[in-house]
Amino acid sequence: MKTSRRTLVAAIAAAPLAFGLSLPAFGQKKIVLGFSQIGAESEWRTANSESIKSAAAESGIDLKFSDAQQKQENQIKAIRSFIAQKVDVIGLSPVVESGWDTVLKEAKAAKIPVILTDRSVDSKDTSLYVTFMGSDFAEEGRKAGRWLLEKVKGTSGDVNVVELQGTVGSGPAIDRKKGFEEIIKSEPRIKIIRSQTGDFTRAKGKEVMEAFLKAEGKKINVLYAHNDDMAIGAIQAIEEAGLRPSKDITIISVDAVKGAFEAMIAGKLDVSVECSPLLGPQLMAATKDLIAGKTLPRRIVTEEGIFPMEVAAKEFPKRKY
Ligand code: GZL
Repeated sequence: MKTSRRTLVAAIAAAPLAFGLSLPAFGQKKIVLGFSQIGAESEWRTANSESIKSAAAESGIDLKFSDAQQKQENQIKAIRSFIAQKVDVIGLSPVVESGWDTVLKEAKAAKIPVILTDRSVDSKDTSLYVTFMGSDFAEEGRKAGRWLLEKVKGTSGDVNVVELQGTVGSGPAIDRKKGFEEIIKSEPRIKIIRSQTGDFTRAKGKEVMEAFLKAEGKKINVLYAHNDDMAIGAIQAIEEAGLRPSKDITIISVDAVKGAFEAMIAGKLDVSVECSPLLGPQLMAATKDLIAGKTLPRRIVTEEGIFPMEVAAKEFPKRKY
């Protein structure tokens, strides 16, 4: 049987849809999104990159993805490359809050809208980006603080905290510290006796916790880590020092990635405050809305929970990252 040319073209056009991929209307140009990602420093970041890549494929958006290995200068280079390629929209997860005005002004001059995801910038000129979608990091810090207040209620004695901060100058590190301190100041027994950056990585978290243990030893009652990867590194240091994570040192963390659930189920982590990396679908929807001429809200906040050790086993099978 002879297949007409028209039938053949229709079949080819329909094929991607059979795999759940959407194509622009026949003949319509694909939207091109340039995305500057921070790096691959943590489980959270890996899940975030996966969410963005899979959502772009499902949305039929042509994604140009750049990994900056946690260096701001590489992100700035990537943005300049996107401008030179004349992409339709630029997505940016800024490694630190400051130092973006010059390159964002170049994007504005090239009439390319910028969407901030995950972290924000401290630019005073808010016309330099269209929207910021991501978590409320200060609220995550407050949730961690409230959990600790509850934990120490009805006890007596010092509550000495060591803190593993995220990347210096990053939104999550600044605000998770601020939110935590805002809450714990109501209980004078809770004191942060050491605080240093572990740069959101397991290796650095372990290294800094080793130094904390050497300096403070059994004086440490609590570890507050700005992400699960540093907490997991610190757990290794605590065990190598002959101490028992959770029993000798209460451990509070943020992200609620798979590794955190595994540590809670093993009885080595007390609680993880959720920070969802699954921003891909929201980013693609916002990109399409922008191209369709719709106005985006200036701030899109991700709704999140908190997972104490007691619920980890029940919740783990439902987790998506
Ligand atoms: C938070 C994100 C942070 C995570 C870390 O939105 O920027 O960076 O908490 C990640 O795990 O490295």
